[in-house]
Amino acid sequence: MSDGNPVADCLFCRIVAKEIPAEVVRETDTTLAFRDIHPQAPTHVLVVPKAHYPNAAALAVGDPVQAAAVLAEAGEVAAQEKIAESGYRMIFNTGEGAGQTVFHAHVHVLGGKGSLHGAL
Ligand code: DGP
Repeated sequence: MSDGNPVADCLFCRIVAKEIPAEVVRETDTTLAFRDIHPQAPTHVLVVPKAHYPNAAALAVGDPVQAAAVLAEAGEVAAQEKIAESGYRMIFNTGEGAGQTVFHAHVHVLGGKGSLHGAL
């Protein structure tokens, strides 16, 4: 069971701690938003809770207030990046089988030309 405490070998905990650089686009007391290193769309930003939970569902159970803050920040990122009006996608890969590679909760915020009509 996760308790939100930082995990030493977690990549996103290290980005949150500013031990590893990232292109930060927004920051609040409880969340950090930064550009994905391998963008899959013209705008591709990750929003993470500062607390460590392995995935979005675990975050919602362990800290529902922070889960809501992540969603609200995704909306703020979309507005700031000017993709809110054209529409954007929020994606939470959950589990290795779904392509999750970093086991610290994060939402992908994807938008811009050609990015809105994926398989789902
Ligand atoms: P996921 O596959 O849902 O676990 O997404 C993890 C994302 O993290 C993936 O799209 C690539 C991104 N990523 C991996 N390493 C780094 C990094 O060091 N910096 C940044 N900014 N993004 C990273």
